[in-house]
Amino acid sequence: MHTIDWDRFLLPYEQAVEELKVKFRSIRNELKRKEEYSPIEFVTGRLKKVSSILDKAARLGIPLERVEEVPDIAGIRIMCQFVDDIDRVVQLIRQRDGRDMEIVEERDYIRHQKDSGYRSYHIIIRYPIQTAEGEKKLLAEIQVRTLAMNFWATIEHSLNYKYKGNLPTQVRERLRAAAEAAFQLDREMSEIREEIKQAQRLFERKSNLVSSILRDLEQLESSGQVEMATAFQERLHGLAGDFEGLRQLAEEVKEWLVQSGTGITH
Ligand code: 0O2
Ligand code: 0O2
Repeated sequence: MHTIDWDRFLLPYEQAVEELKVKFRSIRNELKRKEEYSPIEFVTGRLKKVSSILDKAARLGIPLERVEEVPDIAGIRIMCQFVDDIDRVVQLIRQRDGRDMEIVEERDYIRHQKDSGYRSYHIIIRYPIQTAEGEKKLLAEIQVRTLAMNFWATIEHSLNYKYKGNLPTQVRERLRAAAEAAFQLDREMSEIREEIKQAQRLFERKSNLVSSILRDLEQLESSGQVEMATAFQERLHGLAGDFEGLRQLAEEVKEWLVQSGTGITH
């Protein structure tokens, strides 16, 4: 009988999940810092449970000696706000094909929704991991979906788990209706997308301005100009998110820093 030391077997997969989470979260953080819209809302990752790996291997007809052929032992999920963002994320992943990952397969369950009502874009990748024993290439699955698709899939998954895959007809029908509602929600949201994006950009710009002012005030304070820093701080509190006021204050603080020769500005 083929036995597997699962802790040891899963170690590089755990590393793959951690690395991929960092990589996709960094894309989001970089775009946010540049005040650009990010098609990635948030990223989660998980290692498949051993019992689920065994079930899936049996379902796919994969013998235990080749259990590494199960494609989603390492799984990453990328959530997007809008359906259009999914294509942008898929493009981002394709740009990395042949660089830090190889695309093995793509499955478009958005244009080809499953009978259950499930929608998501799946990409199976082969991902190299550097281990103490050298490089290992592992399969990992990336699922890209909107928040509405994720909400539906999460509920459906837990109901399926509860009913062990045998959903009563009535529940199944209701889930199909809920999938249709999620689809309509995505459509509605896409229509007001431009408005939402503008509001979010303004919020990012405001929060970057406030951070920059606070950094400059810290510099003022540490150079001994406590009174001036306090006066600016009071003005900042009075502004309550007024964008023009914040912009002006940021300029004045910078000018003061330069004129008083208080060193580096940002
Ligand atoms: P933030 O800024 O707190 O949102 P880790 O690797 O430890 O950071 P872990 O333990 O792997 O994260 O957890 P998981 O479940 O993979 O991912 C958690 C991340 O997803 C957290 O973000 C959550 O905030 C975010 N998340 C989960 N559900 C939702 C949701 O419904 N909406 C939003 N917007 N975010 C969600 P971070 O990275 O900790 O950052
Ligand atoms: P878990 O617990 O998420 O890891 P096939 O047999 O060809 O139809 P296969 O090989 O399972 O499908 O691959 P597919 O269809 O690309 O699905 C892989 C994963 O997508 C699943 O993993 C689920 O995470 C998700 N998924 C697919 N269909 C559905 C669905 O109808 N509902 C929900 N909620 N999720 C779905 P696992 O191994 O099933 O489960």
